[in-house]
Amino acid sequence: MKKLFVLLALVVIASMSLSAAELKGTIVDSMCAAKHADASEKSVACVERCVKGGSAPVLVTADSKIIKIDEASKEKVMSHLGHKVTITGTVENDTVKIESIKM
Ligand SMILES: [Cu+2]
Repeated sequence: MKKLFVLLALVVIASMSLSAAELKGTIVDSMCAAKHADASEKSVACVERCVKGGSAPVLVTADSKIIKIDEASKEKVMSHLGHKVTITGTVENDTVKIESIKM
């Protein structure tokens, strides 16, 4: 039983470690999230409205994972609200620190 806990702890630590990554997905707001993954005109308008209303911008990946945007990187996604993007950056836990973002 004890061995199992040690193993689980190691897995958790490994999954939390830093990794540079390329992420493909759509910038959406944390409230509507995957609802806007289609990047349609209506979605873009809603994401912009929701983010202005105080909802945090997040990335929803192709496999529907929600990745949060690092506080210091938020400005970089502001011109891409509702857009499909490719982000290069470092992912820690479920938050990405953006190095570059392109459509
Ligand atoms: Cu919305």
